[in-house]
Amino acid sequence: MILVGQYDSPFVRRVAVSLCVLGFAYEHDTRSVFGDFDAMRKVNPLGRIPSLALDDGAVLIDSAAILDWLDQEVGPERALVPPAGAARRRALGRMALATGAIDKVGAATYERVIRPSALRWPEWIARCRMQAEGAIAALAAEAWPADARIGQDQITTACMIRYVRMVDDELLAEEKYPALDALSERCEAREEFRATFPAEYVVPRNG
Ligand SMILES: N[C@@H](CCC(=O)N[C@@H](CS)C(=O)NCC(=O)O)C(=O)O
Repeated sequence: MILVGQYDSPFVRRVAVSLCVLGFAYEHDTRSVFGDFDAMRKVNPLGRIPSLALDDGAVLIDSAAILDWLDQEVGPERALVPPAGAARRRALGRMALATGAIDKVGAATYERVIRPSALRWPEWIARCRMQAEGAIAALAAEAWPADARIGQDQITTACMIRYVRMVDDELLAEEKYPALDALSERCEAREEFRATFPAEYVVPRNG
């Protein structure tokens, strides 16, 4: 299978980490969602990343759908999201906060970095950052026991933390949220995270 998208996207990275944790081999197609937009649209009509091209020719799009497929493939014992009950509800809630924070920080970043400076809307940027801050604070108030088996809530939250620290580190300054620092440190020390570490966020800049 082929994973399309670079690891500076936290959505791509959470899929890559999950593939590694679950023991799937994959090739990595690093074409850029901005620089190779036309080629990207041939893989995914939305022109977004990640996509996962399967060996039978099917192409899965959207990280949540890809992760759901991976969990189905490995079955409920090994799945990264608990199959039912309170544990599933809790994991999905945390994942919604983490992906929501990524969406909001991403929206603010596109506005700050990609949109021509004369067209930027500071109130919108402030609103998005405030929404992200709310989600991050809620995640920081959760319990993240060090001995818990790695699950999708931890993977997605750790990918969110690295992403926010690359693009808007004020939102997640070191030591502001010790529980998230500890989670990030534990996850980033793992082989699957080291293998997918994004050194920097790369987007075309305007004005
Ligand atoms: N809900 C989607 C979001 C994917 C997403 O936002 N990808 C970003 C990169 S982090 C992207 O493709 N951005 C380019 C664009 O939307 O034009 C998922 O989970 O896969």
